[in-house]
Amino acid sequence: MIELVFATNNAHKLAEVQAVVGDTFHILTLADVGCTDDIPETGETFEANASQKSTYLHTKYGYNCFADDSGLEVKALGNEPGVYSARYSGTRDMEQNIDLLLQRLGDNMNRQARFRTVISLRIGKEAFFFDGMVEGEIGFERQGDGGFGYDPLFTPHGYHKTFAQMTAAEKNAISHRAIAVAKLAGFLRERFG
Ligand code: ITT
Repeated sequence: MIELVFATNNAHKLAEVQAVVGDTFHILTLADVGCTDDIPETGETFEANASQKSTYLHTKYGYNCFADDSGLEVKALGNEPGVYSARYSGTRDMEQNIDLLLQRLGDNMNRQARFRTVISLRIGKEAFFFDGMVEGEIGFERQGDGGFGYDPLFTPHGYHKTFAQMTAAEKNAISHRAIAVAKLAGFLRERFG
């Protein structure tokens, strides 16, 4: 079975991806390969950041690997926080990031938003991208305590609960990350299966 290192320090992402890939490939973590580097992430698009993370790991250590860059785009905020989702308030504190988002949206009735993920895969000399998106609405307050990040604010279209009120399996059936990972897994099955 093909082994790939997932270039992330986010344990929630790792758990979500592990749940979706099944036995298509074996995921090694940064801890498994002894990488404790603070991998740079300075791009202005999800593609650029995902590529920067996977290229860093591939160039420095030679691993076949993939990285996910993801975030929330809120229409009324000109698609903020986007690539700044993890540090919107200037810190990684999600309570502060969520407070800032709610404050900036105020009582704006346009609550349209979407989560996006771009995965960058590096195998040998080749590079590939896979993306996923889910559309929904931002609530006026937090609801639920599952998931991570902005999940307590985000209700996907067609549902009456936030990602944070869903089970992991429910979120994984429809999330931006699950969509991108399913494309990655399909590609790997075709190529190496
Ligand atoms: P790595 O770079 O180490 O993978 P990170 O948390 O810094 O981990 P990103 O740079 O991709 O990841 O930032 C994405 C942020 O967007 C993340 O920290 C969350 O705040 C938010 N986000 C991404 N996917 C999400 C999801 O499924 N649910 C809720 N929030 C999410």
